[in-house]
Amino acid sequence: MTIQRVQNLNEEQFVNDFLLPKKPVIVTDAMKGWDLEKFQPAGLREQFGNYEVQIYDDLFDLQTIDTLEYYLDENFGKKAEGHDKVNYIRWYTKLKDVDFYWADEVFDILRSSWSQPSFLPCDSLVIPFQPEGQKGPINTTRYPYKGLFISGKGARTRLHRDPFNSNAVLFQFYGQKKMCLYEPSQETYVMNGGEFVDIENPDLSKFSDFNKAKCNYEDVLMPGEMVLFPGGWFHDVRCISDSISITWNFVHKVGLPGFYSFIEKYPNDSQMEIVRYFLKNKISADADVQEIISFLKSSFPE
Ligand SMILES: O=C(O)CCC(=O)C(=O)O
Ligand SMILES: [Fe+2]
Repeated sequence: MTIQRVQNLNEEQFVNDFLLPKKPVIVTDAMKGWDLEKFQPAGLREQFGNYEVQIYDDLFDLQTIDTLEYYLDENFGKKAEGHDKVNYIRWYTKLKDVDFYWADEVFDILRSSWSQPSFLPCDSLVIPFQPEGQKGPINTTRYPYKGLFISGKGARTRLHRDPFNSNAVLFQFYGQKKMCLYEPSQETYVMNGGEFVDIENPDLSKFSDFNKAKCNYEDVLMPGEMVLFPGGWFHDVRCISDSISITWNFVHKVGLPGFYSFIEKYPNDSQMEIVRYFLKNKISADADVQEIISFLKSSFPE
């Protein structure tokens, strides 16, 4: 099945019809008025070609650090078909207290080239926690953390679900991405002990029930479109051409019950580091899950 495509959405419809029921959606007019040129390969190369970037494999393992220019020369404009092992730039704004090649400066420079679509909630985001005085449209603030995704044809993000039951939105500037989505209840078919099946090459000795799994939605994200991957949904994304996108993750207050149960179930998940980072100054650095929950319950009473 393909994903429902909508336009002229308002925030209430977005929250009630998609976020709350966890229903994937593609919004075809989400990038109206954005300066798309700035996000084309030539535009990015001109402005940021000499910046160092993190280059990953098809899950989230860091392979190397090199310049954006180097990556584009190696991976863009290649004709090869079935070009299987194409690495991927996932360039995030700061989400942990470590020195890294974060994208904050890049997003600062690009902030006037795009804007927050009016249907996307801004004040009611829980994670990243938005301190008073630092709330604002997503293109102008550090909240939520954002990623600029740059990938040559054939690059892939293998099946995964996003951290701590967060929702993700993905905006496509350039190229096309083929997406397969599996609903959260298929966890037992597509996961085994924290590992995700490779849907294109499943190891049936590890994922013995994978033949019961069913891709609920399959679609291609086109330039100018945004997709919502609701929290808990598994998604696999294959770049069927060279591609440039931005993405960010958030927990909205309607997703708090799901967030609480997820972090109670996986208190030692490595991604809890991001939650703690974005609650810094509100909770102690080593706060346990119960402290996180009680802080959020007092900030967002039911
Ligand atoms: O675009 C991709 O390669 C993956 C996107 C994704 O997983 C996300 O936005 O959560
Ligand atoms: Fe994701």
